[in-house]
Amino acid sequence: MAAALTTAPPPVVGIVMGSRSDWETMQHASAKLEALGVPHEVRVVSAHRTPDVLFDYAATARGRGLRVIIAGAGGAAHLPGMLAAKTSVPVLGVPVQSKALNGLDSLLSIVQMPAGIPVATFAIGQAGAANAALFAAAMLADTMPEVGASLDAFREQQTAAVMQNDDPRK
Ligand code: RP5
Repeated sequence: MAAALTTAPPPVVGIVMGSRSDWETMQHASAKLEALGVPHEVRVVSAHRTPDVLFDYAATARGRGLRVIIAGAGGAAHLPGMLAAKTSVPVLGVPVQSKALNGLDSLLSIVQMPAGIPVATFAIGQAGAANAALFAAAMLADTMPEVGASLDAFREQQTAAVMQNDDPRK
């Protein structure tokens, strides 16, 4: 019997970051999506060093099937805002904790968008990356019920883990 050919489902979430150095933070978004069974891709796309790649990524995002973009950047963090300016695919911005200003620069760069071009902005660092992934999963749950079920299961496990260890002295 011939082995069945399996092809990976096309990504519905794009995780992009301004530099490879952002992966330490953004891997937490990828890990959460992986755990929830959300097909996603991961790319380095820099607003400053590869602006043409950014424009192309944004221009092709919806046509390639992406329904959410999670964009992480640090410092003068223009990546999420510029992507949002060039595509109507919802952009979730993750401020990466910068060395110089601890990520406050990243946060303000991402959150202070002018009216008309929204970026949903998350917490600085690992928590923001993880929550952006959970938020993306919630956005997808209406049309991807298996993702909604995974999200429900994750929350139940999280609640149970807290309740089973509710004495901090132990
Ligand atoms: C930003 O500059 C990146 O998002 C990164 O957080 C920061 C520093 O980049 P590297 O100098 O580490 O490549 O564009």
